[in-house]
Amino acid sequence: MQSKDYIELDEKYGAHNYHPLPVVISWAEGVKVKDPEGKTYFDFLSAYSAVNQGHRHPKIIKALIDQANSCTLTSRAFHNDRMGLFLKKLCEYTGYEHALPMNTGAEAVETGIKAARRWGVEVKGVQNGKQEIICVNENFHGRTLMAITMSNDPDSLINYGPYVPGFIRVPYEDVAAMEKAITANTVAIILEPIQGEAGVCVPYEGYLKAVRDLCTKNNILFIADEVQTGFCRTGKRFAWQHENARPDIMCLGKALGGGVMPVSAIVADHGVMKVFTPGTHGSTFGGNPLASSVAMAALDVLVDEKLDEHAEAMGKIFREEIAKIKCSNMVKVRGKGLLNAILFKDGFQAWDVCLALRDAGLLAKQTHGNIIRFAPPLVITETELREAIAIIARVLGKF
Ligand code: IF1
Repeated sequence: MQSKDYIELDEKYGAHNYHPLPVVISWAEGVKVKDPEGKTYFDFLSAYSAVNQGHRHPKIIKALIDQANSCTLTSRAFHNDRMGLFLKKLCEYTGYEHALPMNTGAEAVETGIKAARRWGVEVKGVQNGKQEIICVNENFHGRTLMAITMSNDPDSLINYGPYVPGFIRVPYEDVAAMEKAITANTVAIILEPIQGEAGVCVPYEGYLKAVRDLCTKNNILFIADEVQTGFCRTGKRFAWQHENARPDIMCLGKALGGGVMPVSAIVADHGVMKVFTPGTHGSTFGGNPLASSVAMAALDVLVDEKLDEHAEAMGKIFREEIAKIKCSNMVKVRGKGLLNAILFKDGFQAWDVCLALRDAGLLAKQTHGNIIRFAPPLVITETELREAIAIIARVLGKF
């Protein structure tokens, strides 16, 4: 079978809830992927930052195979001999007292919101059913009903009502509006430290710290959705560390699974995590031995290969070199670490650039029509990065 046959199958049997770039990937290693015809591409999406450690990192694949040969799933009805070790490693890596494992990013967000609502009643003293949570415009927190309720993207929301009550949305980067939205029933503020889907929007310096202080002053939990920005992507372990704005709850996912399987979690200190009691939250697959082993290896790779420092250094080169490119439709390049985007003029069809990049051997995806996100695996070497930049320069030169 050829690429066009696989695409036809997706079209015929799949729900049409995506509009993918017409390319089929059948092999991957490190920063490269191949299609069934044997053409090689740089992967500059990294499965939306779920492949920070590179495709099929040997240490992660070894952990997967070794664990698959002993025990894969127990449920939480019994203990297993992997989960505790994984949670210990995750707590030490993040600097929090407790972790609660789930599977997908959206579930981590749900878990964080549930924790905050319950904390609001049991610790802060808000009446159950009255809890309010503040979110920001242009956020992306996943596809569950609660997550889309927070969204103001018409496509995400279309005809899915009724939505979940208890959310108030304020403009991004507007601390005054946030402060105004706070009531006695506010239990949490949730945001992405850098907005991914919105087009890699890096807030002004001091914003995260101001939100952190606002939360502290008003006895409100600060929830950081680090599903996309976490695990070294932005040049630090977590993006809140750029401003030392430590959240009360961090929602984690994507790269925690090392590009191999879905693994997510929230982390928090005892004062928050103590609200969970037996039977009040859970997941069949959360904390399973296979996921725990894979996630431990995924964390080890981030530390052993110093991927935070490396992403920081490579990101500097990327933005510097891209800014030099002569392209009359390009407005600017922005980002942190290896989470970057090129912004084009309003109305410009970035999709056409993505097709041209594909033909030139580099895969990236546009967002909002005129923005392209560039987020290679963090294991990319400087030589590979410069090779990829040359491809981007060559293609952008034609637009
Ligand atoms: C899709 C976007 C990225 C996330 C943040 C939670 C989740 C995500 C900050 C949910 C997921 C994914 C979802 C994926 C595309 C991708 C995405 F373009 F849609 F917005 F990365 F930028 N919080 N983001 O970014 O995690 O449940 O998916 O594991 O196709 O919907 P999930």
